[in-house]
Amino acid sequence: MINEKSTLKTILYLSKGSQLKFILITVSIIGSLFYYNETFALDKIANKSSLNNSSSSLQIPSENNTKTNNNSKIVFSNVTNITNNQKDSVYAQIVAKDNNVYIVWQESVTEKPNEKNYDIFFIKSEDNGTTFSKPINLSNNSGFSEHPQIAISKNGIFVIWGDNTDSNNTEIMFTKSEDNGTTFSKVMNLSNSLQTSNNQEISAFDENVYVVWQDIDQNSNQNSSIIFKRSIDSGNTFNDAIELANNTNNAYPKVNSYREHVYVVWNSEDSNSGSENGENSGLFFVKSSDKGNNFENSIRIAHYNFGESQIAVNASDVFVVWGGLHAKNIKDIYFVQSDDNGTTFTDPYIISEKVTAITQSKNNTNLTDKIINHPTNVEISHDNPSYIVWQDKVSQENQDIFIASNIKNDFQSANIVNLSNNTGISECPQIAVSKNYVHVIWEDITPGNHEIFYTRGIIQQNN
Ligand SMILES: [Ca+2]
Ligand SMILES: [Ca+2]
Ligand SMILES: [Ca+2]
Repeated sequence: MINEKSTLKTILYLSKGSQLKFILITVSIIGSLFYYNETFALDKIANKSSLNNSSSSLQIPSENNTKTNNNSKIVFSNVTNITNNQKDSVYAQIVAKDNNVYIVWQESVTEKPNEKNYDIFFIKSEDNGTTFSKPINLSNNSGFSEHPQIAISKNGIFVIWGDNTDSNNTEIMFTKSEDNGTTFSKVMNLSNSLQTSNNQEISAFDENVYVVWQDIDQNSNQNSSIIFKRSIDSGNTFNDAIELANNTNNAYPKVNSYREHVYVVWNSEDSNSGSENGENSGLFFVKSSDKGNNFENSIRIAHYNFGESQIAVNASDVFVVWGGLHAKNIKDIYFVQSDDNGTTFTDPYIISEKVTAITQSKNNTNLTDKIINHPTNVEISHDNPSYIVWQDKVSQENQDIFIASNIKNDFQSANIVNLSNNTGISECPQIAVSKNYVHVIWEDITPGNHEIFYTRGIIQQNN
């Protein structure tokens, strides 16, 4: 999730703005009627929009017999258009806890193309994604509010985003809710620096909230630092910033946490060596075992074929997965795993080869072609089994959203399901799991403007 892509997308959108203006005005009336419904039922919208009539299912591998056991599967609902408006609705994020599902995204709020005002919107479901509340505008300001991130713990809901409203460079803004998303606190500027701050990520465990981002010095050849800030009082106050790394480019830092452990992972391209495999290149990882007060020395967990990563934590297990970047193609999805709180990691595994091999042996003609070719925006859920979602090219004009699951580091019995399966670019998937529900959202241009699409999988036991 990056600014360049966001800017390009905005420019593309704005260039179409004059043509869309008439449509925007007329449809905004309909859109506003829709917005002020208290809740909406997903099935009704799915039927009305007729986005995808065929539900799909994903077999879940079993820990005991991963090759033949089909004891459970996930059956996915029809795809639902969550935003369903004529505005540019992009970069959604989702989290789930108990019966609650929370979604944030970024959306254009102006009808004048040159104003470039986007705001951050929040909706919640209290019935496992069956119905959602009306959206709350969390930023509600005049500047470009972008790339929201959301984390939850038993102490609250925590949201950050990038914003240039009160600064001539982008800052990281923070707000929280302690009443299950009914109201949010006064917005706080976390970065407050002279650099452009972006690529923010957030994690929360109990009263501890951890935020990472990149500070980019525009006067120093795009040199960027990875900045970490923490709160140990549920986001009421934050400690001073810690610089975890410098001289990184395209770093896309990620953070996750469990009890007293905090984990950060990022990319580093060695721009000095002129080679992506230079001495300072790789996928780097650093951990703290005291809630982010001190960090150990960083370790390199991949030297080659690295890209934008995600990190998942399940007790002492730490799982890092990555695909490519928009500007850097990687043909496979890679992952490493630690079972000792990030002290040691396995060598990188490649997912696609195993999946391809097993599907060929089953003579499944639908899956014998290599599905994973240009994986980007790879995301992972926090459970065992783990679920991985990503976007991949199905043609020059079309990308779709795919999901696979595994047990530990064994993807041999995993299959891959195409969740979007439509004609337009489907991108930036996100996944959250709670109880027997697997919630997946992404951004989709198929309806003619960017919308946030949602599908819910229900884990079912077979006999
Ligand atoms: Ca839209
Ligand atoms: Ca705004
Ligand atoms: Ca598509």
